[in-house]
Amino acid sequence: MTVLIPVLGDQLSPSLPTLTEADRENSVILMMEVMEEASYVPHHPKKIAFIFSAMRHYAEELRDQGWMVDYVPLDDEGNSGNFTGEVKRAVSRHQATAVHITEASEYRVMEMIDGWKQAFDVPVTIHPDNRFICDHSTFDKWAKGRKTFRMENFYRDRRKSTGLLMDGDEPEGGSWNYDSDNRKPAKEDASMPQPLRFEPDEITREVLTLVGERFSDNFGSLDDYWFGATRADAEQAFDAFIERALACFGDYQDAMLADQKFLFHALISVYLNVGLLDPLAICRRVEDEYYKGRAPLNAAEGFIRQIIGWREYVRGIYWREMPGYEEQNALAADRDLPGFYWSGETDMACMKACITQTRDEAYAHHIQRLMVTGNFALIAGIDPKQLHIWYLSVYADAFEWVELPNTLGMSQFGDGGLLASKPYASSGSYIDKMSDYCKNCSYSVSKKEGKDACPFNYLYWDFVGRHAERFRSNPRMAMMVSSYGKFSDDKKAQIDADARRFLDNLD
Ligand code: FAD
Ligand code: DLZ
Ligand code: SF4
Repeated sequence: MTVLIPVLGDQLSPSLPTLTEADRENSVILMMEVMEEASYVPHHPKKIAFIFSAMRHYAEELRDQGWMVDYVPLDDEGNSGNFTGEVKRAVSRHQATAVHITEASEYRVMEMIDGWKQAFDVPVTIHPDNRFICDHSTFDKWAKGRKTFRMENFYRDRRKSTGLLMDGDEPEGGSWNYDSDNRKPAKEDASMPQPLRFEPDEITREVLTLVGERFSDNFGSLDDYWFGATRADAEQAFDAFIERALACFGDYQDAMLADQKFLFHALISVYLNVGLLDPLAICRRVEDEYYKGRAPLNAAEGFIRQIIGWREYVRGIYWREMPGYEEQNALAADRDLPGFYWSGETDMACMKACITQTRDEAYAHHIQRLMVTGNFALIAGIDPKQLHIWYLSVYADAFEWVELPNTLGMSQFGDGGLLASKPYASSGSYIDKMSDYCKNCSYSVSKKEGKDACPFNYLYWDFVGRHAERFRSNPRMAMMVSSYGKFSDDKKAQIDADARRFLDNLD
């Protein structure tokens, strides 16, 4: 009797139920590099390299622990190119009598796995993924009966259920959320932390060669690769964040600087999303830093909120709304994604900085994604599905369960406000306040109209005007709609003319 245990590229955790419940003597772990996964969107080469390298290292670790691992590399002769084909081949190769797999994180792959029950002659058991703090039924119970969801309510429940930063039944420090303390602009400073860089070992070098040969046409550079590949690397990267950046994480969470791509961010989403870090364990560690007086409350609470709040919340919404969530387009935005998202060739200094950084690092922090590239797409009326494909492709941490609700829901208001209470639209003044991009831009952020004016300024008002009816009754937008309503006809015509001129010449 042999049980086949497929482990997918984002399931690289020792706590997987399929492993903890397995009989090691009679199990074969199957790991597969397959072209379908590597090409369902044009992934950034650094993302593919990171996943393949982490998978290959994980397979080595399992072998060292005595597991029998069958690893199918991308260039294996006979590789069928997809999960179903590889599991089928492996069932036959090992004469497996059963397949046990942990549920996939994405709907697309889960549908595929559901089909295995019919496709194979052996029983297929799907185990729940226990690596999240809120399981599907807990989220559904929370969501039941609510017309719109709000992260803050969900987050408070998670604080109570985990006990993180709780003082009995009350939140530590008296408030649940210290976000209002977390909006400071940053100043360039030589002592700013830099990411912990991991020199590629032999396994990673082999992967870099493979990816360089096979995916060189994809957007993104493979140069200067610095991601870690193992659990130990991920823990070291997290330690570095705790030591160098956590104390300032809160204060500068929304800041952007042209010459500092990483600021005080944790740079851990890549590791968390493939299972090399455990979300609850890292939150406990951050809580401990607060109690030991080594991190202020706004930093510790801000970090914990991102993990047990936002990360779990978007996962819950993804699974509740799929399938079909990716088709939602409440604002009927239908403009094609401009070509400069794939080249960085634009005169808008903020967009150029965020896109070229994305090309080079497969990383941009939250405010760059939300308030620069996302904000631009929102106010320019870009088709959210095309934007979703872009975000899913270009970031090393992008998996649909976390990327889609962030892009379509939070950033583009494509779900009509199910996830977010307001559209994250802003004029150039927000970007100017939170960054130094505008200093070196060929547009003037202080100008509101005309060819030299910052496009975010007139596109913002064009957006408010276009959607005035929808947002008039939104408490967080009503003031802006009312301001737009008071503009003279001449001013409105100027906004319209500037927006049309700019949008008609986007590429
Ligand atoms: P930090 O800023 O240091 O935050 C710490 C951790 O909190 C992150 O590692 C992440 O795990 C979690 N986190 C923070 N914000 C969010 C959020 N909104 N949703 C979920 N988790 C969050 N995150 C992804 O992991 N994958 C994605 O594909 C992704 N796509 C995004 C697309 C858009 C349009 C936007 C606006 C945000 C997206 N995010 C995504 C959320 C966020 O931008 C990244 O998690 C973060 O930038 C990762 O960098 P970091 O590890 O340095 O994060
Ligand atoms: C993202 C990705 C890529 C690029 N390649 C693979 C792969 O070859 N093999 C694999 O097991 N996983 C890969 N992944 C991650 C999967 O797409 C991810 O595990 C599923 O999307 C989960 O639903
Ligand atoms: Fe971006 Fe406008 Fe500032 Fe230029 S002026 S960097 S386009 S916000």
